[in-house]
Amino acid sequence: MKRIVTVQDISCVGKCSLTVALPIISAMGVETAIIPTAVLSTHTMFSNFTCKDLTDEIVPITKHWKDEKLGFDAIYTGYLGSFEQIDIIANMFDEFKTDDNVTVVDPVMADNGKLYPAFDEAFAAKMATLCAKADVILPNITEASFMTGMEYKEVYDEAYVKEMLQKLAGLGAKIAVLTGVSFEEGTTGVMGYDKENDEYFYYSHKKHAKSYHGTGDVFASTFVGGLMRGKSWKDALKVAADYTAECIRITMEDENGCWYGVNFETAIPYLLDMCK
Ligand code: PXL
Repeated sequence: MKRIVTVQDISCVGKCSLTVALPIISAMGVETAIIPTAVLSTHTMFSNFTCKDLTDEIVPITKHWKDEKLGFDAIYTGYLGSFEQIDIIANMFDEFKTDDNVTVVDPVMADNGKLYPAFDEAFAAKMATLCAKADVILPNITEASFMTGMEYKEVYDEAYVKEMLQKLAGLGAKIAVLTGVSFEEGTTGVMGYDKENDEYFYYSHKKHAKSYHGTGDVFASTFVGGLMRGKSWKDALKVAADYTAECIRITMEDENGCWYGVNFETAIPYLLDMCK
């Protein structure tokens, strides 16, 4: 069985970060080790959330793993809370990277043209240094605009997206993927760029009328699970995009659905069907 480690916060209520990565990647048949970077009562879209930083735990945890000779087939990072955490994770990449494993960075920090409440532009520049060390990066267009210095646009053409992907790959990653890329009304998708083969890949599907928190984490987790199931990066993107869209569809249909996240649990059988 493949084993990955994912590094992100625990939002105790919120259907994001570790509370989606752990169940989704596990359901895909992949052992999922975790490093919780902080414990929050909820994600930061709620008001008055509590937060306990766990930065001090990270180095002792990884040191113990080194002593135990534990390794990982993938290292996947999501929401990180501070400059110090980014430095520590960059060192972790150096220690645990091998020729056979993959590092995936989802630089969670912004959406819809704006940084999340906890972050500023200096943090985005710091996150770009972690993206530089990763094999695969999965920003949305807002996050990419903060990391590349390109203007954020809501309406754009293929040339804009390709330039952004080139700039992202220029940071250092082998494969850069932009999420939430839409060239026509009613559809949305992902575009990836493989630097080594100078190859682009676009996959789109129906755009649902609503958007929900945590769907970026659902997408990134499924992508990592797909890679671990032996899918190519392109097929892993397709599965991740389709599952995320299905989660949104099911949540929209649920009249008791919550505002803060998607019903990813109900759609797990659909995900596993795609992994057969
Ligand atoms: O879904 C991304 C995410 C993860 N973790 C925390 C968040 C958010 C988005 O707002 O607040 C704590």
